[in-house]
Amino acid sequence: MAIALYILNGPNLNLLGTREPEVYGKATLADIEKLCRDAAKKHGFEIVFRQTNVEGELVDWLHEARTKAAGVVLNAGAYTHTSIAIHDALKATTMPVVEVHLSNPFARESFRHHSYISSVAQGVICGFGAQGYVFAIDALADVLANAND
Ligand code: CA2
Repeated sequence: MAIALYILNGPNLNLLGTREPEVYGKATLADIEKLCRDAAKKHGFEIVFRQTNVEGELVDWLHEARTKAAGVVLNAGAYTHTSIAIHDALKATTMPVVEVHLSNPFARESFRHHSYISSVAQGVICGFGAQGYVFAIDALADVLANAND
């Protein structure tokens, strides 16, 4: 069975491509899913790609990922800046997690400068638009390939 990566997306990311292209780019979430599927295929990974507007659902999916995923790419949207529940769920995982943002939150409003995820993620990729998801998958491939070094 192929190794699975979970690619989880939080609130409002279902609206990508409809508004604020100057901030988030023109790609829709379906475009990003396609990019991720192509990137994962190159590494021989399967992906589970999901989006929700519900905080608890992200928590449930992170619990599920503990036994089903080798790694996680997480764009928690605005929950990044508010969710202790997601922080705690990530703390209970052992697989590598890459936090991704389309925009660069540090170049935006100060309320976006703090992340509850960064301290419990392996790394963070932000500011590269949809391509950031591809970088995150490449990074997970590298981390997983070198896991036993
Ligand atoms: O840059 C990112 O990926 C964010 O995670 C996106 C979140 C934002 O709250 C974070 O600070 C940074 C917001 C996603 C909202 O997406 C929309 C897309 C189109 C139209 C409206 C919202």
